[in-house]
Amino acid sequence: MASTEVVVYSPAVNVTSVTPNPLNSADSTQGYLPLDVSFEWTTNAETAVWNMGDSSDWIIVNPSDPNVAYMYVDEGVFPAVIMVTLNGCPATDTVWVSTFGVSMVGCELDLGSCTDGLIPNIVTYNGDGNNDFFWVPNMHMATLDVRIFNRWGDEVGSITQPNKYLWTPDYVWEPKEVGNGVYYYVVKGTGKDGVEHSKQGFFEVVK
Ligand SMILES: [Ca+2]
Repeated sequence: MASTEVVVYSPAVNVTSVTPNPLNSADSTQGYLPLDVSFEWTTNAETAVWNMGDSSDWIIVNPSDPNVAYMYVDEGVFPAVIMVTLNGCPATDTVWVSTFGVSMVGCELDLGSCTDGLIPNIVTYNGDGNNDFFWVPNMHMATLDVRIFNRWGDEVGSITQPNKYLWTPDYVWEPKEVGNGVYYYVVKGTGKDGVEHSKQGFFEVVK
């Protein structure tokens, strides 16, 4: 008596290509923001979804049209996971995506949010909430060192850490101990992208 052979196929999925900058044969990729990433894969599955690891929604894709592109806009390290199913059984593959911001000190003219990134040229130290401190807007910096001098070349203040997040005044200098006048600043720092920055200029203190 002939038996009926039942063949159960297991699901399989393999990400075969990732662009740009694939590392370790499509296990990971990295680049500067905003980062467009394309994934290609092979699978025998019936359904496929992607989770790009950055808190965006799941992306439903067609297993027979095995490629998808996605733009990362946040900085970090994200596990991009494809999950497939065949006969109700799942399989996954993961690509690690690392994104970096371009470092910046002070405003660049072609930047959309330029007014947020201007280094102040006046400090009105009167507690009214407007221009009450000096700071150097910066983003994606690993180190930042700001030295402030009076007109005789004496150092009167410093800021020694970069912003925690983009254009926010996390570290500032208040001209408590100095009088009205013109002050000189020198900025040096290294970006997380390895770029060295240096800038200098003047600002006025009015109390
Ligand atoms: Ca003020």
